[in-house]
Amino acid sequence: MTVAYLGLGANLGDARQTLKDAVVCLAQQRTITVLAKSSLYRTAPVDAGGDDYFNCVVKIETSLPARQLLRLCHTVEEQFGRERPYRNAPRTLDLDILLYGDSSIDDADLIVPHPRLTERAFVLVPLIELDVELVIPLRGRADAFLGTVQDQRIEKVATCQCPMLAAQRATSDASSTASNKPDTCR
Ligand code: A4P
Ligand code: MG
Repeated sequence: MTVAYLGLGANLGDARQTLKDAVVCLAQQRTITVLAKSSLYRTAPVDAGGDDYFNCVVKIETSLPARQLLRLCHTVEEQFGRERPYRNAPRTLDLDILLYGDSSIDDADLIVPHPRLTERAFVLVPLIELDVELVIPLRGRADAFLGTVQDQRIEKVATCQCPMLAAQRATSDASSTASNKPDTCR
């Protein structure tokens, strides 16, 4: 069994709902156990156009070798209607392997750790939410790179509309606290 981290992103269709459904889809795979899920984040497109993205990261345990995990990611993307008209095109669902154990892979169709992992707030912030002391193979602690992505807009969004959370948000809005205040309910 290997612990891996998958990055999920979407900015086409009902992206927010798609990410929730995709996490359920991953959890239903026989070969995957979802150990933890980050909050959902709304993020500005990086090196890309289109609408804001929704992004999150899941920590999984899997019996699949890395290449088969990539194949499964592509299958799930296809189930959610992924199309690739051009590089970084808006997408219904993107699933990237961010980390696969402490493996370092550099093949034509699979690079792990994901090559742009440390340049993207939409990956770093949810990763560090899941493991504040995370170490990226060959690159060191993930939080050391946060300073380099601080200009990229990212905001945590509530994934739940329950009355308790709505009341909490109303209170925190009234006292104008920081927008990234953690939600207690997901
Ligand atoms: N590939 C190689 N390594 C991996 C890996 N570790 N995980 C290959 C997944 N795939 C990997 O992937 C292109 C090729 O990368 C595949 O053939 C696969 O074999 P793709 O899914 O078609 O496209 P992609 O994921 O968009 O490509 P890439 O190069 O990973 O793009 P990035 O760098 O991840 O950028 N802005 C915001 N706010 N949120 C986003 O989610 N995403 C991108 C995509 C740009 N800007 C964004 C977001
Ligand atoms: Mg991808």
